[in-house]
Amino acid sequence: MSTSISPKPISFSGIQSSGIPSIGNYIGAFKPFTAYPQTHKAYFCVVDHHAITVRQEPKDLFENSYGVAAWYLAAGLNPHECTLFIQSHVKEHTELGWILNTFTQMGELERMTQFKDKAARHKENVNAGLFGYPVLMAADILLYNTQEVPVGDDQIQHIELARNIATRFNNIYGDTFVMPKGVIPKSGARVKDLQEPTRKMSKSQPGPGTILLNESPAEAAKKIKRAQTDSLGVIAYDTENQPGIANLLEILGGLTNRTPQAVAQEFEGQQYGALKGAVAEAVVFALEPLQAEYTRLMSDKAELHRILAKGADDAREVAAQTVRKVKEKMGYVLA
Ligand code: ATP
Ligand code: LTN
Repeated sequence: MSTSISPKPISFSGIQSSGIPSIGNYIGAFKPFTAYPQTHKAYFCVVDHHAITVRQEPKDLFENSYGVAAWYLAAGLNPHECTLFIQSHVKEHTELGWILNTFTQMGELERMTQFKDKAARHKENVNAGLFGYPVLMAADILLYNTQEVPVGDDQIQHIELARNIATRFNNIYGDTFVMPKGVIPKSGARVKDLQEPTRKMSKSQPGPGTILLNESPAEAAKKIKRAQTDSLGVIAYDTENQPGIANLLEILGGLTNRTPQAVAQEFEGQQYGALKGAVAEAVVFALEPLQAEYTRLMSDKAELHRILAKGADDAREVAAQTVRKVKEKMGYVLA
């Protein structure tokens, strides 16, 4: 019998440094990410090139890029057990992104929901980078021979596109890219706005329906207590007819590692106030230690920078090999 240990599967995910992350990002991304290093060779990226597809103040982009790195760590990632880096520190991302543009059809990009949403919200700046955003994301993923991409469910469409691009390339040049698949958390894959529970909670649309990770826990608890519900008076997981209650169940499930259905069962027959109280308590319980750790990490940017530079060095080694292989197959003269 063979005793060889199979290598860990590879995972990759990214978060844009386009603002202060929300509890949606925490529940749908940062928190589930922390399980990955135990079972995967895990890459986590601060995708600053993606963030600039919407105009950013230079000082905000700078702070938020360190900030997203600090939230990854504060959520519980150990930099010795995974590769944490800033996208723009590994130039192969933009290089492969350029190449993959030529394997992507305009029609495919026109169908992307995130593009349509953002183009509608930023009518004054519907730039080519926003349009090509998913191609750069495909490059992020394909550079590392990624098998699994943990994300919130809004990103599944982009991952499907990455698979199509990879398949097209492989069909022409032979087996080159590994086929990635998206993985969404069992609870909180799409946390909704607390005031408009039919739309995604978004860090780029702050307001009374959004809880950002740097908000005071007391203020966050107030927002939960004021969350929109309905007049049915029944606690059940019904996203269609009770989107506000379903969202609270998702949030509590995400924070306590349970499915929303299991949480609904626990609260069956109780008042909405009881559910809101429990959600508020869970949010405060999560935010307090997270914020303390974030503040500590951000007070030593030199140390953060060292962690990110080491991550970029590790990532670059793999990324450079992939780009070299791609260029060789296509007939580029290598440098
Ligand atoms: P923006 O709001 O600026 O468009 P975003 O928060 O959607 O940005 P990212 O910061 O890149 O975009 O998202 C990082 C991760 O968080 C992705 O995996 C995304 O699917 C997940 N995510 C974002 N919003 C939510 C949400 N409301 N619920 C669950 N997961 C989310
Ligand atoms: N598009 C994602 C962020 C992102 C990403 C990635 C996620 C960029 N590159 C690679 C997973 C893998 C977003 O908007 N949430």
